[in-house]
Amino acid sequence: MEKRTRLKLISEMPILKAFADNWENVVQFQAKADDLLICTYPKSGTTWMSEIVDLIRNGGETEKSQNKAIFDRVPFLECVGSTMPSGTELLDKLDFRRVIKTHLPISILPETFLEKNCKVIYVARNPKDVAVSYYHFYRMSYRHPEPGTWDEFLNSFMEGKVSFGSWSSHVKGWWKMRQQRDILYLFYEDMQEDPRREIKKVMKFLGKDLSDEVLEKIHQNSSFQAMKNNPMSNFSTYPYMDQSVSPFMRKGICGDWKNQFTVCQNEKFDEYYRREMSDTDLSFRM
Ligand code: PPS
Repeated sequence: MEKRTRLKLISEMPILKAFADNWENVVQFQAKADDLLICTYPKSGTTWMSEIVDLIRNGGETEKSQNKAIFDRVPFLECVGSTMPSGTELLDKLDFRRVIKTHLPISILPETFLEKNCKVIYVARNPKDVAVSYYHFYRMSYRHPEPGTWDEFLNSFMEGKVSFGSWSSHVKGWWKMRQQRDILYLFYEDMQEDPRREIKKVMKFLGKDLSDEVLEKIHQNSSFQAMKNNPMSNFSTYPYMDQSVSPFMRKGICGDWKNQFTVCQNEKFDEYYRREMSDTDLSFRM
């Protein structure tokens, strides 16, 4: 069983040690023009979007989504583990129309994706819910360092000292990039508010004109409950997680931060948010 280790730095960004040790393979990776990247800061709706894209690609049919784990259907570029193929190894075996998960900030995304002009779907989530979700993820995903107390973890989050670094640099970096590139920038909160509307945006971006009946199937099969019940989507077959500590499909709601933040933590976080977001027109619904 792999153990908790300290994070290591890649171009000043903290990341799991195993991922850092494998970084050269990510740098060497060759993208293809028909690759689609699903890019997020961790805990922002990556798995949800991966399921939606996979269902769209399969016309709403669940044969694939119920027979192959999400981390094999949508390989995680920078991921590596001792008991499973790495993201790049999985991707090298796929011929075309690959869907790729990554948490990399734009600043260190391998150039190959930009050279090939790959389409990108970026999903962002409000940072208070991200921080809460990430804390519980750190507790159960035991290759991460010990999260410490919630208060300690929240401070590390605000300091950008968690895996994949600063939340604000991530969301702002990709937000800026969307003007120059083929990037669909979506929000977790909008997906919660009107999932059909957001699925339609993804369909349009992928050039898919599917019937209302298929849309409904995609909506049903990508709901929180359907994904929580699907062993191929809920990470129950993934090593390196102890879901008895906290399930991967944990709550799937907006505003859970209200159950976790103290008044004092909330004030401090609001200050952090104002400071970090003062130089952008990007804003979040908490
Ligand atoms: S990861 O590990 O970074 O790839 O995690 P990620 O998939 O980005 O985020 C996990 C959170 O997304 C929630 N989730 C969903 N919410 C609503 N609907 C659906 N279908 C869905 N699927 C996953 C998941 O529960 C995590 O959020 P929290 O707040 O912890 O529940």
